[in-house]
Amino acid sequence: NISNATSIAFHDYHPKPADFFVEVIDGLLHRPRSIPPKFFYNERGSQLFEQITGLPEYYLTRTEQAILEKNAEEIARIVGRNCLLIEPGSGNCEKVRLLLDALQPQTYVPMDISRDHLRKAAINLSADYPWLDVHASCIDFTQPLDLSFCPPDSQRVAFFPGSSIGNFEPDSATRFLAQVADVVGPGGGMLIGVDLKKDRCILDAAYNDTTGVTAQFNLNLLQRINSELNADFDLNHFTHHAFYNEHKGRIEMHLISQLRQAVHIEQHTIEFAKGESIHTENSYKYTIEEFQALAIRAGFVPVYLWTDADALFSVQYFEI
Ligand code: AVI
Repeated sequence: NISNATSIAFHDYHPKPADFFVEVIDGLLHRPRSIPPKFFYNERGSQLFEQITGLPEYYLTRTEQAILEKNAEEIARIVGRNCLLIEPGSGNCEKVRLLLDALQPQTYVPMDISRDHLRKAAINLSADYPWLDVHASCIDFTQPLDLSFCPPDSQRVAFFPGSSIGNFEPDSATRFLAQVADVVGPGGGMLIGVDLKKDRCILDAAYNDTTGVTAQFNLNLLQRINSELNADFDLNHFTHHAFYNEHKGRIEMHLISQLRQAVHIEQHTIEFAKGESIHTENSYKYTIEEFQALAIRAGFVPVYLWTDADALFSVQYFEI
């Protein structure tokens, strides 16, 4: 499992895969109906998300990238060099590249539940940064993490970019950050990308792109249920609906049944009324103060933050 001259350490904690069938049936039988957004990311879904990140309306990815690029040196000064950098849900390990030259971490621990992607991404990264000690960990972040393979005395810093924290409900976001706090420990830090509250027109447009990629991304959930769970959703009879819920401070994504219809999934029949929704995602937006308050509840202290000139997005640094 080591390619070319590149070697990484690979730690497999054997995370238990989610039960797609059980979670989908559970979500569809409860009112309001819902499907957890983690199921967006099969192969097709990940490709569509990749396309979303390049859309003109979807400012999040490029704005965060610009913030990291522009401020890498200052981030490194404030975070400190030679740390042990941990990235939960590291995916393709692309974003961390923007920081590595400036930050010069001693060790990088990408963590993901998707074993093969993690291995490939870690090997590719290691080929480009041969000086970096890479310890890929296949783990569900809620499992206890044993970092005994790492130098014990280095400062631990978690990197959680992309405003993925926005897809957690605020209470679970707090619980998740408390776990991060536990992993990095006293003296540890967290560098996190957080999308900010702004004019609702900008938010609505980011989740309703004119080319319909976000609609395809949303509808791909039904396609995935059809092919993996032997269901008969008619994709022409559901439409993508996304809007900013000002009261809750979140973008909501739904799939709306265009007519009264019955859908079959294995032995289950689900009856949809015309106009009935399946709630597929929330993407919470925070003011800087709101997010700091959330992180404080999780045990962190705000240290520094960076935004773009239009205050669309923030990269925030906290310590314990
Ligand atoms: C991954 N996550 C931060 C994206 C978001 O903006 O909430 C997922 C997404 N949903 C629709 N477009 C992008």
